[in-house]
Amino acid sequence: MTEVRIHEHLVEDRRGPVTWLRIDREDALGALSRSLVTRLGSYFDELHTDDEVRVLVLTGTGKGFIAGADISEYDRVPQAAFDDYQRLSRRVFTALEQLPQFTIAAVNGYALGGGFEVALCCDMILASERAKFGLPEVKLGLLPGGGGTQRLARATGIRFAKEAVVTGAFYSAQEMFERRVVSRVCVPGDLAETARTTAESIAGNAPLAVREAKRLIDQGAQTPLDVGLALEQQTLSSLYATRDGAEGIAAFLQKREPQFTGK
Ligand code: CO8
Repeated sequence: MTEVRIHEHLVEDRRGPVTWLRIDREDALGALSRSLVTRLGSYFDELHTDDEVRVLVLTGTGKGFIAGADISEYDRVPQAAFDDYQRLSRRVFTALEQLPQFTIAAVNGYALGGGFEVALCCDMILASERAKFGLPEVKLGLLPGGGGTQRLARATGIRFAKEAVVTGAFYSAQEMFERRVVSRVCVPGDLAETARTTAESIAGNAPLAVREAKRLIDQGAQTPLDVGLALEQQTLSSLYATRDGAEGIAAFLQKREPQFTGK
């Protein structure tokens, strides 16, 4: 375990092919200052081309995952500065969503506003029983600006998204599980271990196959079925031609563990 502080409020821990990124701002429940969002953006840009990392686990500290934008930075700032923060958040959240690596949000506590939006940009959400999810921006006279109105509606259907956005209510991990936003709910002490075993099992599979599966499913959600099916065929065919495709089949037949190289 080698933790490296890459920002005042961000700690990276590289464990072989799995990288953990922890928001370390317990006193403000992980609130996203402009400086923190900017560093997340440069981090995601660097990670995009890092083939060593196969799975990213994003988590928080204490009772906060991310309690949204840092509200203290937005008291009567000029309109241009406010708009600029929104643009920055949108770009950074989309960069997270578009990472080629598989991403897991291990939600330990409050995931509110921008924090819920960050989780919605991850491929999988695991949650502690203590987690709380919500988009409370209407209580500030605002709206979600990091994709909340769009990604929650796509994840849960428009009726629940409208309810969540117009009430600003907080929802339990169990309710988010029932709405298929959260994949697994854990007792608080088990969250890190569940995230670790999940991440390692994904990282142990053929890297190209995992990447292509993520890309295909994301792309397929935005294309007609026949186009998605054609893409699936093409991608499978090209995976069969890779060294890892041959290795996976050979290892099965020889009753041994495959040695995948990502080629
Ligand atoms: N920004 C800055 N500081 C925060 C935030 C935040 N989002 N959330 C909590 N904190 C701080 C508190 O001010 C407090 O600091 P201090 O100890 O110095 O007073 C500390 O964290 C602990 O918080 P509480 O004492 O409030 O803890 P509680 O357990 O009583 O309550 C809550 C926890 C319910 C999570 C409560 O803190 C809360 O409601 N937080 C705000 C949540 C929220 O509204 N988030 C959405 C923000 S808006 C957004 O994300 C979308 C972007 C919109 C544009 C940007 C403009 C703001």
